[in-house]
Amino acid sequence: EYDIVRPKGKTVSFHANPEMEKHHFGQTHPMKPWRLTLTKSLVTSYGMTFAMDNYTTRTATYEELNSFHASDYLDYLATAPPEDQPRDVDNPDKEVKFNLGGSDCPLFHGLYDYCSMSAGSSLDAARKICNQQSDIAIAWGGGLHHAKRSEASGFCYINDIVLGILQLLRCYPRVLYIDIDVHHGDGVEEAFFSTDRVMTVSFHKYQPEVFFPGTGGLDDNGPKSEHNQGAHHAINVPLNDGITDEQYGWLFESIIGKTNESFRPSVIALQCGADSLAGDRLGRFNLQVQGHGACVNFCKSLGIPMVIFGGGGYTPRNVARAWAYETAIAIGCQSKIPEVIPAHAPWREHFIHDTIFPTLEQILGEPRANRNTQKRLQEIVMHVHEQLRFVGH
Ligand code: ZLV
Ligand code: CA
Ligand code: ZN
Repeated sequence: EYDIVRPKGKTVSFHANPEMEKHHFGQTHPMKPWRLTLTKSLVTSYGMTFAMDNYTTRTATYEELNSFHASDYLDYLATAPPEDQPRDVDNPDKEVKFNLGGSDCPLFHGLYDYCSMSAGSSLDAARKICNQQSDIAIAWGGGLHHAKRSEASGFCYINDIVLGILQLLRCYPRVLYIDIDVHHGDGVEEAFFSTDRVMTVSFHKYQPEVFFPGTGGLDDNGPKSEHNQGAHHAINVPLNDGITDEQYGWLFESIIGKTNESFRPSVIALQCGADSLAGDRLGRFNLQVQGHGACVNFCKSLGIPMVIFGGGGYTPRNVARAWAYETAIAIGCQSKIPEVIPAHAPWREHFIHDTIFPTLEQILGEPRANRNTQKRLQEIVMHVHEQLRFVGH
């Protein structure tokens, strides 16, 4: 009814598992899997499902998870009993294994299934790109960029992005990983630290000791030894509170445009963490849905196959707005999306003022003081451009 049609010659696929959304990290935990339900509901209400291939994803197998994660970690993840209380409140002395069971990464009921579903959707998306059945494959349930080989970290247990990129590397020579979550994409950077086949670029709030995870400084560009193939293949864009759409868009296009020219990726893996939006419960930036989406649009304009992952995002109505808008960008129907939330949309009451994309007068969140000077942003771009002189394919 909104006249949304399949894009000519381009196939977009949407990979989700509604079972994933039923899991809970605990009442006070900021990660709310039901934000995926809210996203799917908006996407469906706007009629976008008709313009995509929709897949209910399977759970990833143990062997698939094992292609990155250690067996002893996976075994513990699969068998550790769920805890009803956050450990550091009631039970401060109990041993924490693999960083599981703390308050960031609680052991909740159905955890292993939740992780396998997230990984399954990202793997399915990567496979659709590999066998060229999709040009853009979307997995909003993935994007859990902090998980390490043998350790949970920052609400992430299984690094579905690393699994997805490993799959892409079977079919494509070079993968460009881009991360617009407000946090540093440390787990993905670390996993591909020593290879020149994956270039990682993370934009994030950087304030060591204060803001999680504290890594990702401007000078952290991969191994320091020139003999290591991974040298120069990590780019970090450390930012301060309050960055705006205009500044972020300029940075993103300068950095990703130049990276694309030097590295010449065969495929893009884009993590779209929505905690970089204004008004996010954990975030610090002033990005609007339009500015966040402009990054997706710029990547799409490069004309390279792309896997899009979710990630952080702790104000569910804004996460759903951004990811529905970005689904529209992938399809190419963003101009046909009316601002008003469809009357028949379930969950409509979650969206204040009934509009999906707040206009200039009506923006997401209280604006924060912008602590990013133009001079500093120019220095960052200069540093990255110099870095890229060492990268060529
Ligand atoms: O969005 O946490 O700061 C991808 C992602 O990038 C910390 N964690 C750790 C390090 C020591 N701490 C404190 C432990 C806090 C435990 C509970 C919260 C509970 C309520 C509200 C906020 C938090 C919280 N935790 C805020 N920031 C943290 C970070 C982890 C951030 C992960 C971001 C994940 C999905
Ligand atoms: Ca990031
Ligand atoms: Zn985040």
